Amino acid sequence: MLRIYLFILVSLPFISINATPPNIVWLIADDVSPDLGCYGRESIRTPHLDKLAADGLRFDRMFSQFASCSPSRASFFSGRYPGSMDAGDMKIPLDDGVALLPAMLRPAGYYSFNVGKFHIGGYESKRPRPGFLLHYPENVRPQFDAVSTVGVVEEWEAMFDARPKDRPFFMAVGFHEAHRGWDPKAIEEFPYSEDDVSVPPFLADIPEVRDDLAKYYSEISYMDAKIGAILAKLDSEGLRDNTVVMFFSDHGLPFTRCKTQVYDSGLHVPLIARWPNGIAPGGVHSGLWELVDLVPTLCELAGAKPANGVQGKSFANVFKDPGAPGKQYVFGERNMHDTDDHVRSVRSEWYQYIENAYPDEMMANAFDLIKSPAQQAMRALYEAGKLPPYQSHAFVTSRPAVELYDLESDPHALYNIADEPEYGDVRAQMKRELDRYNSDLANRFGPDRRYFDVGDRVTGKRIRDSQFPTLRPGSTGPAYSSPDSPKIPFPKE
Ligand SMILES: [Ca+2]
Repeated sequence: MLRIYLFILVSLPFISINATPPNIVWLIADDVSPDLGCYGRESIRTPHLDKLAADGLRFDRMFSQFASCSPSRASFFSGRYPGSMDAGDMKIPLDDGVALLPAMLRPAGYYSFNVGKFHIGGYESKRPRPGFLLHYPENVRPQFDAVSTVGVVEEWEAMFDARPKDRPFFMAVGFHEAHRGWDPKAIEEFPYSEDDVSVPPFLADIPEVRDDLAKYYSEISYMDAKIGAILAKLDSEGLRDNTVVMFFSDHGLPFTRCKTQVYDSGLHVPLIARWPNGIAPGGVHSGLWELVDLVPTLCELAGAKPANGVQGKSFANVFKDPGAPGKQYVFGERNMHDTDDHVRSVRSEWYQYIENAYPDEMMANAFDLIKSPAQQAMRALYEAGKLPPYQSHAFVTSRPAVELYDLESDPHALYNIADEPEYGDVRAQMKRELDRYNSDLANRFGPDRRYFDVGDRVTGKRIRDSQFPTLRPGSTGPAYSSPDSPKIPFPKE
């Protein structure tokens, strides 16, 4: 009898998984690494996210597919790797026929809406600034039941209240924090001093970098406060128990060698999942997973069928068993974002292997980083010969074609060991995995697809009139020059 009683008690939290489909809330940060109090960054004040983690499950090894807004979002909304779609480049519209999570949830009865930043493909030059975050390609808008009209997160409450109350819902909230163009209100309301900052070793420990990092911290705390209001509303409407709340970021922090790059500083992201009906509180999971895995996971919880072509793997079992293993390998890419590149990465628990297709060119960066006070100050040091090699990766004029890092002894990936003979077997094994990725999972375009840079890699100054990428002569691949260009139909699965 005792055994039966214990069985019922242990099973109770999971009984409702298939009974009533859970609501789903995505809280999506912009350019935020796992720099939260609950990830051990105690000087960063994030009380609401810390509470969310205490009430749910913290993932310690979650990775984005691409450290840029549009391709990362196209990937985690579709469950496909960026290199499998033309939307694997910044500002390229989603291919026809690619389904996003809302289209997959609809047959299961879900009502889906997006509020705040979206930014999959396309580019609207409208001002004010939120306009460019709002472009919904024509094949995307109908997949949602409602979308933002002005692109600010503050719309969430009106859209939430307007949802039909008799259906499960999927609400995606795209925060602007902590994308550069930092909000003065964030810095005023949540100030940090340079003493609060810890500088990672790939950045120079100088006042300009500390000041920039302090503002990044302010943006994170500002977002945390907004998240507190959303969580309070779920509580007040009695929705807490059967709503899967997931907080994550599209990619890592907007600093040199982080955003737009494939290192952990660019691709390692936080993920916190809370669902009282299906997740025990206070758990930590240390397996490797990727944001491309979110779509199949949520389809499983919702009783929905993933669309043809979904490439991620469900980690729903981790909710019941945080000690379950993760993936053996995770993958990363860097394609077009202001400047053109073709970088592919595979990471295991302890190693990262990277192939740079254009080793004769300096690291490609995004304009917001190039123009940032931190990067400008570091460039000045580099030009004065005062920056050590392990902080100079963004400034040297050529790169190795192959990089290999031992992340156990070198967690910040500062020392390339690709040519060290004792790592020959590791290098060969990692290359096999990356070749498999390139041939089976991200085979839409190769290094012979070349775009013109839109601006200068050193100054960030615009050098081409078009805001849309244009192919270089002799290049092969999709040839977009504006959102009005005909889209390339997606291959049938
Ligand atoms: Ca972003």
